[in-house]
Amino acid sequence: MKSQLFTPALSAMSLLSLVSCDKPVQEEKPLNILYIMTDDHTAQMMSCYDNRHIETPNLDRIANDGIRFTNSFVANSLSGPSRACMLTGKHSHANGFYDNTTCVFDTTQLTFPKLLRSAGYETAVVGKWHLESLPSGFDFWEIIPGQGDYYNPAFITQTGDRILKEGYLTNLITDRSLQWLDEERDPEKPFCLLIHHKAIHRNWMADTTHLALYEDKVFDLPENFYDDYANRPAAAAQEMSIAKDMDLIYDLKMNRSDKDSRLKSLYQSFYGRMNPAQKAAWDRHYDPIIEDFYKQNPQGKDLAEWKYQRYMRDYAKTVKSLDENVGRVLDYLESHDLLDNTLVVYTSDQGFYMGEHGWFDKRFMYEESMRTPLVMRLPDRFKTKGDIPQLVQNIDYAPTFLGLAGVEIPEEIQGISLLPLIRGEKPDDWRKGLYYHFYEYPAEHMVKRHYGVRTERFKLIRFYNDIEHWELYDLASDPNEMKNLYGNPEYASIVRDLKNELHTLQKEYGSPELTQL
Ligand code: SGN
Ligand code: CA
Repeated sequence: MKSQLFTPALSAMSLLSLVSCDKPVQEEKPLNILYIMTDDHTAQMMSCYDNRHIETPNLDRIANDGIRFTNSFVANSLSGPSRACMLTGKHSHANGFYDNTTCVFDTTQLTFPKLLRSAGYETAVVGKWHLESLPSGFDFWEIIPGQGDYYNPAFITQTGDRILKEGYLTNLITDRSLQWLDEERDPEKPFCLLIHHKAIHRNWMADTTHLALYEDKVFDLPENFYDDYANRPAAAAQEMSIAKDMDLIYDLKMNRSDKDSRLKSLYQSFYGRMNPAQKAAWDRHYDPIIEDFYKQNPQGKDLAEWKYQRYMRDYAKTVKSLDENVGRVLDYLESHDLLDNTLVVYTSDQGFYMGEHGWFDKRFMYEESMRTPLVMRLPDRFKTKGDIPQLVQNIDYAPTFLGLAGVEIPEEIQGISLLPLIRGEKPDDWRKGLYYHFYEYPAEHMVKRHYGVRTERFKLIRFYNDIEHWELYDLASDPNEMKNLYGNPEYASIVRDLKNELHTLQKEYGSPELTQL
């Protein structure tokens, strides 16, 4: 399955030098890779996947001109781990980066940027990195420290300096990326540029220019907003509920001097970064909402639904500037004749809950957070368009990019190149199950450790550590994963098959855990 499509990246040039001048040879130029990864951007908030809530015309441009993966997933729904899976093409236990809180990325291991660079590509990353150690394998990098700041953020430069920039982070990351593309890269070489946004990460602080958007919109409540978590003790134990855990001041900006909350000081430190003009625009927008909120003083379900609406609005505004900035990048490629020769990828480090099960955040192997959006605009030589339904995972990106560049895919890579799908093929032997493993517990949001397998129709999950609990979902009849069927005798043979599949995947990936059969 690890097929190669093209001759190694730069061999086209050496080939050309062997042929005589009177016989022109149409050699294919090496392809560029432009990878845009956002943070916590979920498919429910991207109109090419789901048009219930908002419009994202620039992201839709990528999908409409290219392909949309309709079954795209991560291996471990958390930022650092997802980034490590993406860079190495390996599951967390194999790349060593299990969680955001205890791990440092081992930069001596193989990553696709390192391999592309040795093959003659110019490689660069701008924006969120979140792997504790500094980037390696890049000709150019400029990253934000940790989670970074939306307003007037710090960047760490390649010389090790910390510099402050004035402005809104999503714009600044795009500015720096375009500057590298336009002025700094070697135009003789193919490039691989990774643009990693902080947006739309918590606490969803929009650009002042977008604050007025969506204020009149009333978002539909998900049908399982008031989930009772029956027969799902790990789901009941989480701390990511909009009603219980979402902070009125930090998350929803209801800051007033006579009010307090658990995360008030964190909010104040973010607000404190703004310059006077930004603060004035911010206050002009939020002050009347704050006054009205404390006057109305909603309680119970009214409060939960008020919080949901505010959350949706702030998230949607933050997506808006992201969408516009993706548009700037597409326009740049188009006006510089680069679109035809560049693979443009848009994805996120994982999905997110927009009120489903009553939640925000991610982590669980349930659909909204195990999924991640994945759309691609293909170079001209590929004619494929539309939807790709096969099961794909973020460990597949590394072998895909290597395959696209004609670089040999090392044996240790666990993902599968998506090139056959990109070429429009329908391989019979495509994977039938995806392995997932979440480790960060005990930790913020208190999502218990779990692993499992997802097939086209079913999902089997084992929660472990301070709990021993299995769940089974039939995604065809219960897409919202409300009905745990584990233990139901009618599904005994399905559980047996799924445990076999899980065992096989764990063995294939060299996982230290092996499900008992
Ligand atoms: C921060 C957030 C969490 C979030 C993690 C991980 N808390 O700690 O809500 O789950 O990041 O997110 S906050 O109070 O600092 O906003 S991740 O996408 O980076 O993995
Ligand atoms: Ca994230």
